Amino acid sequence: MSTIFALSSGTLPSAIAIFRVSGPQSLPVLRQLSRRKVWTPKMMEYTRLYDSQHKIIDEAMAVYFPGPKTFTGEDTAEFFLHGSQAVATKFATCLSEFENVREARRGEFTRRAFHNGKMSLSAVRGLDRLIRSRTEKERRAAFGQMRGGVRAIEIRKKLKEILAKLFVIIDFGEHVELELKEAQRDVSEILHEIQRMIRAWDGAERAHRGLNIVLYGRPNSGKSSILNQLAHDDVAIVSPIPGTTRDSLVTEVQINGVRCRLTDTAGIRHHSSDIIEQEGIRRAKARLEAADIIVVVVDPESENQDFKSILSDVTEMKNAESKVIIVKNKTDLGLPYPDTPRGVQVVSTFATSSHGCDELRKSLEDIVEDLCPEANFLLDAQLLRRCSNELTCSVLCQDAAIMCSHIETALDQIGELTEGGIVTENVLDDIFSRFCIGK
Ligand SMILES: Nc1nc2c(ncn2[C@@H]2O[C@H](COP(=O)(O)OP(=O)(O)OP(=O)(O)O)[C@@H](O)[C@H]2O)c(=O)[nH]1
Ligand SMILES: [Mg+2]
Repeated sequence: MSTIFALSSGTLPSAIAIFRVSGPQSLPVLRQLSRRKVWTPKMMEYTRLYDSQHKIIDEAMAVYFPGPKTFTGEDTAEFFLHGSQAVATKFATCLSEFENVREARRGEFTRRAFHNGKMSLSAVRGLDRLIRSRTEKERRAAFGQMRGGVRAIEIRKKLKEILAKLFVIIDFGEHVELELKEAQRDVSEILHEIQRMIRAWDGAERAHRGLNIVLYGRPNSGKSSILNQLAHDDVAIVSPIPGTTRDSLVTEVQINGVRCRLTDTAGIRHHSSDIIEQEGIRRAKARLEAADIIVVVVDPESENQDFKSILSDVTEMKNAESKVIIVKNKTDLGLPYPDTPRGVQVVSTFATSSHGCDELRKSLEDIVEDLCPEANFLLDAQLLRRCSNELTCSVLCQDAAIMCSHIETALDQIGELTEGGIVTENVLDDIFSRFCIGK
């Protein structure tokens, strides 16, 4: 097994450059570079580091961690050097000169941790998420995923207990019907939890990719004014001339710690002869397909018929899970609005004065929370879905033996979540290729 090394700290120059070394050569490398035999495990010490010509490389702090109680499960050494490019390059060259020591590939430290049973696949994925997290929500979701494995172990334990009870029912059951019902109730409880986890996973995926919020409505209704209010910036041109916004315009805002791409679109007019405007309208409609939240802006000057046709665009183009909110803008005019459909959330605004915009922001926050719920435990949804299908079948069946077989299959799925199951090298390559070098 080769020993690997990498610069594990960030871009240089920096205050400190941290090199991590992992593998059987870690201690010999440390001894050789420091010209010192004795290193107390886990004790950070000052040392000078020398190259093979006995010339000093740098003054540094270094520490040695014997395996297996390390991140990778192997012997590990860490070096804290001055964070200059020249020092780091020189040090990396010296490390490469050792036999069986080479630079680590992307995510190779974590890959070794996984292979040495230090981390479950779920935890690895969580770690990947954590490193790439940019918002508070993403950070929390990443921790949820790292903890997910623990929850899976608990679920597994509960299912095993139910299974054991069922075996007793099969062999010695007296009030079979009653006992079967009890087991079904216990499974249902677990099933609900798993379904909550699936929703949480979907939500975390959405939070991770960010949400699309699209403003849609007739020209002059106030879409750009609302976008500027939500972005707290003069991002879009606002004017009394209908058709001011001709192309879609995207700006990013954070709502409840989720990155949201807020898109202003060209005003929808159904009988336009201007080809640029027609293209703008086509693009606006296309934006509806990928929208997670559609904000339909309506003003009192809208004709009933036009508003209906805008709403039917939305119904036609939106995907099943996206949410719609209607904003009645220009409330200051004190005029009546076209009829709004029942069951759709409505907020009133006076966008040129920011009146009602806080309420709109609050409504968006609620929708974002609904789409990306907070998750303490995240687990791979695909496996959870399979597990949920099996448990659903088990709850529905009236035969204890068949129920057992469904629970056993569900347990196999959970096993994959807790122990990583059979994971192909290709899957691992894909996961670890996203990691940075040094992780
Ligand atoms: N009285 C009043 N005027 C508003 C309000 N919101 C926007 N306006 C005005 O309405 C006009 C159109 O506003 P925009 O935000 O450009 O409307 P839009 O929907 O983006 O229009 P297009 O880009 O043409 O599709 C501007 O003159 C705004 O100042 C409001 O709440 N009350
Ligand atoms: Mg506009």
